[in-house]
Amino acid sequence: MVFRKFPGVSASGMGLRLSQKFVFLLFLSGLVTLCLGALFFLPDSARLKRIFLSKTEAQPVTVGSENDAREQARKADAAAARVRALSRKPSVTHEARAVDRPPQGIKAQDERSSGRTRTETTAAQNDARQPRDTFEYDRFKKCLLGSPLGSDRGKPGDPQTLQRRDKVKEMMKFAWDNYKHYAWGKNELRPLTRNGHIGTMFGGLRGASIIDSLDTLYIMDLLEEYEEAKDWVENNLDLNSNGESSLFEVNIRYVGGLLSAYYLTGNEVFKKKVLELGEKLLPAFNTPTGIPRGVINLGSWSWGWASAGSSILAEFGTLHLEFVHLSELSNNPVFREKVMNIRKLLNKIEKPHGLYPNFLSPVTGNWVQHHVSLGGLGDSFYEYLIKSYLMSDKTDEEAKKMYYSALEAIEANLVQQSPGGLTYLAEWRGGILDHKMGHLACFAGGMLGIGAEDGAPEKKQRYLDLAGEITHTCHESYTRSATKLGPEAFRFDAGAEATATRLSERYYILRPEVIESYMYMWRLTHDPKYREWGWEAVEALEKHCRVEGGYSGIRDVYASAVSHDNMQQSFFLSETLKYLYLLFSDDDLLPLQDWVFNTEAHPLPIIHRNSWTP
Ligand code: DMJ
Repeated sequence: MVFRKFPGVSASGMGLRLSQKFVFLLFLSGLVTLCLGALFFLPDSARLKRIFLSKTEAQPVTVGSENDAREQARKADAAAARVRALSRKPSVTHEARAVDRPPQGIKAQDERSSGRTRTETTAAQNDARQPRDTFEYDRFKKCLLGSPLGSDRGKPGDPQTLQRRDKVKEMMKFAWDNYKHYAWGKNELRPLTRNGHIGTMFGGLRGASIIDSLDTLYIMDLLEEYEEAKDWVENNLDLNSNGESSLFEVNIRYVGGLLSAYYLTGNEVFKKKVLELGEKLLPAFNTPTGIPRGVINLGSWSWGWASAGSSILAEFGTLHLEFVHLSELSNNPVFREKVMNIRKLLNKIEKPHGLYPNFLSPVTGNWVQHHVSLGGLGDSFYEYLIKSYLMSDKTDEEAKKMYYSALEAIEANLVQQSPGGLTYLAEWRGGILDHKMGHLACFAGGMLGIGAEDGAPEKKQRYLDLAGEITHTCHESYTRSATKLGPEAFRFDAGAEATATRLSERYYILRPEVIESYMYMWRLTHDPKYREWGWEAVEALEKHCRVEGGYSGIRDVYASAVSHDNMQQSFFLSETLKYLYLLFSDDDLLPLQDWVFNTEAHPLPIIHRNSWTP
């Protein structure tokens, strides 16, 4: 048709016959399909997206990305991914969480191009029926078995422990003051270049370090700083921001942080904000299976969800605690229904050897590949099973059953002993073991510990012992380095015993998991070694991670002349320092019979059902 527009020139005059035109058109449409298809190979997680976004895309919102540990990890992982792609041998690293992209469903593309989502977004917003404000804060407070802050804010009797706790408080104040000074309102602080970092994980949301710090500041009695944070939430936290954010990260940091702040302080501003945010997350669940997509756009102008792809176990499996509390606070069942639906699907689907693989298609509801790990991609799914049971005041029998059956499968398939006698949790790839453990997997010491008591009678002691053994192994990964900080992943093969064997796995980005396990094990056993190990970590952090402008991760834990990554992660404020502070406090500060910590260490109250509801 186009050719006819040129007077005197016919199609045949251009030298193309009908069959050639057809072939040409076929080629063109194939090319367009290929380009569009490539879009859908983008992973469905903001964590994954970081890896694949080009520098030019990431740069406008990323300050000084060259020194960023995440950026380093991204590069290393991207390179590793290329090598793996060549050797066709899949493997996953942690923070980067998705170098192994599973194949993406074609149906997801159909769904995206069908234009269904805008209607679904509106439907979901309507679904979040107007909250009926029936939650009574005073009544809730009376139902707690103890005061959240204990009799004297958990002040320890013994002078050395008190001194250590004061030191941790000083660290928090130092980290906060520097964030305030150089990066206020941004997501994280870059302590070397002394500026702010926004990143891509939270879309247009800002102030991640502020939200993550609220409860830590409050429990540490840093009340002036807490007030600054609260005022920022009240006046500056904008929830209508455009941009793709990770549902998981927004949930654990923003929803978790705001929920905790509300339950601890009773300030209505946190409740209002968190319910508003919760409603904005609902469109992510509009998939054929109800398994949420990993990425969502909170902006009202745009699609409810963003890219398509597989959903990650540790992402869609780490919503339960927060969503149950959103329903409690709003008296709106929709949040609970969404997470119960995830659970229903997980219960129905067949599990290889009783294990839960890390990738699931939100379109078909099938596993996409058989990689199982208690490190990145899988970790907090297991944590949320036992914590759902505990948070329900031990009434959620289904969560209990799922947790202990998963644990049986983990014991049978993943728990290993090294030649040197260290117990570790290997990763499983379709039946083949990868003898490595990620720093992220070190949370499992604490998880096994808090779950021990409710195990089968003959298993209780075994689980507590296993918790101690895993925590010991993770401590070994620290003591075997020059800095006394642990690497991102450590291995038990080719003669290695709890040490990193790859350059790309030697970094430490201020992660909390090892200290988290010390804290739980201290509470459960009161063995003084856990406080000693925590103190070793404080000394190492002070020596190697503290710089003039805050705290920074390091690139190689085995090098005594450290190289800093220029990033003070928000989880350092919400988790690492909070767990250290709790480790040196009496047990009545946030007592475990009243509180469970979400995976970002934000305390959420146990729902003492008989007394809580009016
Ligand atoms: C935190 O954001 C959370 O603990 C999450 O579950 C995984 N890792 C980081 C800290 O390492």
